Amino acid sequence: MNFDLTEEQLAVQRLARDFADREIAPGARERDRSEQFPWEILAKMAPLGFLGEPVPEKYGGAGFDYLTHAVVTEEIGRADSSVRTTLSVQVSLVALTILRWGTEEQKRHCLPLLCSGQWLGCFGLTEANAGSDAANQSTTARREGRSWVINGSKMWISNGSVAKLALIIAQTDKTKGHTGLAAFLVETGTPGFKSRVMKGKMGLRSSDTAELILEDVRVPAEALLGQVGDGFKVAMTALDNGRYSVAAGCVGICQGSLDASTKYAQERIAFGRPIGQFQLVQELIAEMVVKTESARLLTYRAGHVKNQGLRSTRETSIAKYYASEAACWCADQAIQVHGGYGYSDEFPVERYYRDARVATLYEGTSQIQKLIIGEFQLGLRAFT
Ligand code: COS
Repeated sequence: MNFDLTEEQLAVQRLARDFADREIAPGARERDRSEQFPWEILAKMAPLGFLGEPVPEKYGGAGFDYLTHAVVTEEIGRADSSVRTTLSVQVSLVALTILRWGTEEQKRHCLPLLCSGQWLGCFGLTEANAGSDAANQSTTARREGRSWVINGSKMWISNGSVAKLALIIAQTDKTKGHTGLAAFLVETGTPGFKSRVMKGKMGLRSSDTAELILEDVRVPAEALLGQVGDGFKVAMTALDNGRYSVAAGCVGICQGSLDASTKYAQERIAFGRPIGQFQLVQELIAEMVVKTESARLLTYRAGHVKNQGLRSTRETSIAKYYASEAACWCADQAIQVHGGYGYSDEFPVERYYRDARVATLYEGTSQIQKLIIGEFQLGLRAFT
């Protein structure tokens, strides 16, 4: 593996960094306070190709490789994890899943709309009783002639109330377990499709989170993504990409925490000298450096595997587990470096702390990542 970014990757990194500093970071506190969805930012990101980074150009994407995808996602995540979450769902859970599983017609129809930002997408897997146990779907899909009729509800769906397209996982035959699941591309304007915004989140306050309710939602046979029975694998391959994007966003939180802490420790005077001179503060900064760089390297390694077109479940779970835990740690200790000021939104670190916390939960908890890693290592399954 080559650790150097190419000239092209560096140019995209500069573009993303500049965009994040100029267009995203300045309004992040206010959007967080007012829980305002970042529509204007998304509109500006689309022409830069950020809404379709690794999607091939023939489908309206930017045609970036996976390392470039991580580099961009890190910069967005450093500025505002709410924007990054919206982006991760759009690109990694929805667009890349259609790219992997869609028919040529589905790709030609959906991908340009998603990459241009005309459509936002959401990913409907999680239910009230199907979180870690993702195969345990209560949402059903029943075949009626040339149509499918979908009934059920989904919880904690990012982009759920703003999406025009929902990728819905549903059970077609309860006796078959995960082999009865199927995935559907459902336009959210379809009669019977409703969403309800979920409020009161600890973080990611300017991202959209909703409950989806599907009551006799009738979609044509062409809405099926993959074959009947592929639904679980569709979801798992989506998560292999989604978790990668979360990992990259968490590297951004680590870097943001480190940048803010470095500046503060150089400027804040206590006992007549900058607090960065104190060894206990240096220890915190040094730990942040090590965790940030380790998280980045693990993420790049997963990207390297993806660039070769190989299954990256193991490497992605390692990166997502490590980077999300590192982001929580770095944001927490960044508050410590800032002292009382870190507890106020005058500085970004308290937002980093609240936003980082969900990353060890969504797209598979840290415990699920460890069980995936453990199974690869031991050849023994923790699940029946
Ligand atoms: N890519 C491709 N195929 C995959 C896969 C992946 N990443 N993971 C599993 N599969 C396949 C398996 O190969 C197996 O295929 P066969 O039926 O052909 O043998 C099938 O899917 C079932 O896999 P497995 O038996 O391992 O599934 P489990 O029910 O044991 O579930 C866990 C495994 C728990 C790891 C999975 O349910 C999971 O990731 N849960 C967390 C879900 C989650 O992240 N939820 C949050 C969503 S927020 S959007």
